[in-house]
Amino acid sequence: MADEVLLVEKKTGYHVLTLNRPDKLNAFNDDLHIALRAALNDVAADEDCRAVMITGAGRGFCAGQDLGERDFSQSDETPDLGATIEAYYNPLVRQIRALEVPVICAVNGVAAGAGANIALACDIVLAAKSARFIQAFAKIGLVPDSGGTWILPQLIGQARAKALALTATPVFAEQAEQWGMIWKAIDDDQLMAEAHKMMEDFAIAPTISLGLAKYAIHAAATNTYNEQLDLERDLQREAGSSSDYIEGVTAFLEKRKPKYTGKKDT
Ligand code: T3D
Repeated sequence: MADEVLLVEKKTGYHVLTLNRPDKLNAFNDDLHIALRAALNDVAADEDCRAVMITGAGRGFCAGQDLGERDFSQSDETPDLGATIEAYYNPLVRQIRALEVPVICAVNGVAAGAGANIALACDIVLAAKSARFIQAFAKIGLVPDSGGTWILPQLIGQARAKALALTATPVFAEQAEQWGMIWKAIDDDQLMAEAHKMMEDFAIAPTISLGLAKYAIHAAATNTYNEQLDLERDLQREAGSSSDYIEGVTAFLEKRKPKYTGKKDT
């Protein structure tokens, strides 16, 4: 287990994916990219998986690209970073956003470079109070990637996004919460318990409607108001024809807890 770059735990109704290169603050090398892609594909294919948590082993969440793999003392060649973005980082954040189940990021420690923006690509970000988010790119002559230049201004506005991108100032979890960059800052010793509680709730939720809600919120970034209203109508039609909706209303009227299947009706 110790030498696996990604730990995968399959719980009842959800998967937990732990980035596991703690000596490097879980920085990404090719092996970690490949393992995470496969694990997320597995989440999408597993009918019984109704949410996924991404977290990190050790004291960091993720320090972005493993800079040891960009060691210029070992090579005269300038790497084509566009190629690694195309091959790995862009597919990863696209894959996270496209998943039809909630993706929860439990940021257990520092999230830097692509590590910060991968966290922000997740649907709900919980962070330990000691965790910090750093757009570290400016410190090494790079540009924020993994969707950072898109998601940051959406979440915290251009003024803050530009200052973070241009100065690489660390943002601690409580500040990130106050700015609306993340959902919640949590005492360090409570982070994982609270994250698992959230996962257990998602494991018995009306999963299809959550996926549709997520899709609608993403679509709002490019839709007009009228287009969005039309989309909501169509998605509500779809949600309203599900057995989970019937169960939700029936349980409410019968004053009992609903039992959702979270499955598409056949
Ligand atoms: O290249 C491409 O394909 C393009 C894509 C780029 C995407 C990117 O993510 S670019 C940005 C890359 N990341 C960074 O620039 C962050 C580099 N790391 C840091 O600035 C700091 O480590 C942190 C601010 C994240 C944490 O600082 P601190 O003081 O808490 O920890 P530390 O002592 O710096 O790091 C602990 C160990 O992790 C250390 O190893 P050692 O000395 O104990 O053997 C350090 O070298 C290692 N480490 C941290 N970040 C990386 C790393 N090793 C390789 N790559 C890293 N990114």
